[in-house]
Amino acid sequence: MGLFDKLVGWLGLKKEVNVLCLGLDNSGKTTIINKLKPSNAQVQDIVPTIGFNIEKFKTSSLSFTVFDMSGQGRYRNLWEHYYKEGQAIIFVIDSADKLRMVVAKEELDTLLNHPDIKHRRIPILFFANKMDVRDALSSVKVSQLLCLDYIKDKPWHICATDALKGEGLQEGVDWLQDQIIQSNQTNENMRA
Ligand code: G3D
Repeated sequence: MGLFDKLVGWLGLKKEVNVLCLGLDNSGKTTIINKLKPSNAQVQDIVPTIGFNIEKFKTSSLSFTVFDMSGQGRYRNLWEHYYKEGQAIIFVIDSADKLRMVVAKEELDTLLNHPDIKHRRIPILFFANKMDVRDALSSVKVSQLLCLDYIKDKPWHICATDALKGEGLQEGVDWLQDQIIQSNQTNENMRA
């Protein structure tokens, strides 16, 4: 049973929630998503283009779009197309890859400044992954290097994770769940 099964069951979501799972290649997105995948998930669409891979799968009410943001700037306009429909973001960082922390920060900054993201209160869950690796940076250090404290207009949260063992994922999912519920309630109140 995937960690998100609870979310689907509990919310009884009327509308589909689109979760974008982003990060550099090798950060652990696929491993994490495989742990989160609801058991009835259907892989809807895998497009293995040279240099660009996007995976999209969905259940009755949750849809995940997963892609690498690294080394493929020329495909940027393809993946940016998905920003508009994203209602929550999971951003995965390899805490042991100190050399590419600066690249991860650049990609995060570009994401935060994108017109389809910039002015929206979209929740962002950061997974500081591979915490089991010796010399991996702590989530506090990752947070500092990515300057997360500067994000003032969006709810965000960071968790240290070991995706291989599944450690830390539940805490993040619980937080994201609360955020999605809150934003659904706000939207319903605005419509009422
Ligand atoms: P990606 O989808 O972001 O490209 P993957 O990343 O999920 O394919 O993971 C890349 C590699 O990192 C994989 O190893 C995977 O097993 C490993 N990995 C993912 N999460 C963790 C973690 O928390 N700790 C450790 N130690 N390794 C992790 P391989 O060897 O298959 O390339």
